[in-house]
Amino acid sequence: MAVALLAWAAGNAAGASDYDESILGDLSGIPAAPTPWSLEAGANALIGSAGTNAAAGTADFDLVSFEVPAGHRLDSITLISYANPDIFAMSFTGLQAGTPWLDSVGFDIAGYWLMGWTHIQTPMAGVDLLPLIQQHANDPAFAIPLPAGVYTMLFEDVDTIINYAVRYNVSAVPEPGSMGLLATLTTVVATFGRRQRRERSHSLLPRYARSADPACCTHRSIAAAESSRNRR
Ligand SMILES: [Ca+2]
Repeated sequence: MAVALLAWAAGNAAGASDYDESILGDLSGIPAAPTPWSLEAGANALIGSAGTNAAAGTADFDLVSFEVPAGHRLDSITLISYANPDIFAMSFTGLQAGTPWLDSVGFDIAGYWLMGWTHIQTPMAGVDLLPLIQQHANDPAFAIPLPAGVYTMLFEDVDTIINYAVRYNVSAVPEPGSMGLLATLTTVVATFGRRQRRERSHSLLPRYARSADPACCTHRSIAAAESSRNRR
């Protein structure tokens, strides 16, 4: 846990929506009742410990049902840190739509209800887990970002105790109206820019090349017109 906390503190300030097991309590390990967690716009950190203590004969499965609020989307799930006594070992995490957790835990996971899954291991700090979970998706594969809604995630290790910290990155979905306004503004700016460039280019041409009057298309006629204007 100390490694995870240090890594998290080094790169980020704690947010109101963060879930830290050392502060808020151990996540549920009961499939029928995962721990609910409401995400907010921005970075939401989940800091926990899970796994198996063979000597004590205990196992800690972490099941969290997180909600992406309406009008928002989940852009990524970044692994901040992962600590395993065996640096070559890896742990399992699975993602499911909705709650409760419909699958089992431990060695009994069937996988039919999963959106997808991935392993996590020590060298993966900083990696976005969503595309990796998508690589092991059940059909039809889900799209990234994930839309608003409730999802449940399981973190487990069947060999040892692990510490992990994950960041859920949430952003507001642009309003269709604002998208249309942005497109209109972009078109207006582009049109104005083209007109300005055309006029600037036009002003650099010789006067006789700019005139539509045939009488004005020789040096002599220009000189005559300027001479007449000077006399006035
Ligand atoms: Ca736990």
